[in-house]
Amino acid sequence: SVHLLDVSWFTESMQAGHPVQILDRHKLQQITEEVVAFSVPSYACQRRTTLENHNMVLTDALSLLAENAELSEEDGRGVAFRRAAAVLKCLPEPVRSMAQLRGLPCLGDHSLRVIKEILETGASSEVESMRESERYKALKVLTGIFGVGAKTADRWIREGIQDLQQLRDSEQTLNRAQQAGLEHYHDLNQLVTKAEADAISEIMERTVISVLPGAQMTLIGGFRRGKQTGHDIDFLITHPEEGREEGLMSKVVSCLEAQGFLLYQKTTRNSYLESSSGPGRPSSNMDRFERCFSIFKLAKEDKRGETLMEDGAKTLNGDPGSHSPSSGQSQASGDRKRASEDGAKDKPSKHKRWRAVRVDLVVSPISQFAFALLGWTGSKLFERELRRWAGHERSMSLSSHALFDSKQGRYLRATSEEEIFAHLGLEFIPPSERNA
Ligand code: DCT
Ligand code: MG
Repeated sequence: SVHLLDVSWFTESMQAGHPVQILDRHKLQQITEEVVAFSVPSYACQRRTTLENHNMVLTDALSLLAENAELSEEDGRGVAFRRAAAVLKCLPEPVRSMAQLRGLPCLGDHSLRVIKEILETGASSEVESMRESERYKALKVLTGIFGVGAKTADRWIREGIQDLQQLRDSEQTLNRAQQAGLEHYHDLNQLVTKAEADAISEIMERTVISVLPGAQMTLIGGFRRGKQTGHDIDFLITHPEEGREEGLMSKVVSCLEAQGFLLYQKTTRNSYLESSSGPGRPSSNMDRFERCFSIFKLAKEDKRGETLMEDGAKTLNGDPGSHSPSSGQSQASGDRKRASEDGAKDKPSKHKRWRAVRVDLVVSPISQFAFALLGWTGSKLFERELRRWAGHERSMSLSSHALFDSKQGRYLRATSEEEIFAHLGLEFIPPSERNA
């Protein structure tokens, strides 16, 4: 008699056509229940994905493959791995056997191979060797500098630069963002906590209301989805009266600068215009808002809960120390300087009473607010899938500004996220379930 304890042995034997003699009816029932295949809809925006992930080992491995593909500018492969990881993220329990995955969408051969190896051995040799590869490590370190993307990192690596010290020792010219990124490297690579997000929210809220009473500010990005940490903090600002938000960004930024809160900022202007023929194909979905990328100087709290900032945070012209706030000019060549001039300022210091935090601000007119809110809440994959659903399944074009119905040849208005999901023919998914 064979005692059945091992589910994968059972399913593999079945798949291989080996005769399996079942002697224990109760056990059989348990086993057949356990190998019941999962079933999920194919677009991430049709699924509820909370932060509770029962397949972290698998999704971490696939996310790493996705990241490596993105860093190598193979975006198609990157998306494929992101989609595979997202499918596993929404499963109600840990995957125990390959048989359970049959019929699931978005799992290509490569992803299945990786999953199988992890289920069998506990790890993926491909992922482990990639994690240890010099190229991956160098890409990670260099793109960890704010303002440095995959292209720049790749160019530097080809020129023999693998780490920060080699970058500083080199003759590379850095733009203003990269200079700030190098200077605050350590801080910007520490995760931002919810408590820090709340502290900055308070400062932002006060500032926004002081420059425009009645203006409204919303925490967006990962923190709106309920995450407890993030790589930055994202805010969306609007005013209930259309048009009152015009010029708001520069006032908010000046006010923050006057209080010494900004270590760096770069503002881009809103260039969005509707046309009767519908939205043209934008070069990017992200660049048409009045938007500010900034590095915020957040005072650390001491043990008594008092706010500490050793220098300059309350002076009118900002921090007089080494971290001069930027003046908001564009990245002109005059802003460029050598990497070596930045020295080693990113080193963590016990005595430093503040930390640098990446903060993104977006200003939207109230007529576009629901689209902006939906578009900036994420996750990135959820957004991508919403746009794919709109285009492929509904012949609509969704952006962070508007929804255009190509069949009807008109824009569909919405004042809430719920209305946009309804226009798209999708069940409403709340932010906390958009963690695909
Ligand atoms: N976004 C997007 N497509 C991009 C970049 C961003 O749709 N290429 C949207 C979705 C999330 C939001 O903007 C904010 O972006 P991030 O801050 O990069 O993402 P996040 O989910 O907030 O992640 P983190 O918690 O790490 O900041
Ligand atoms: Mg974010």
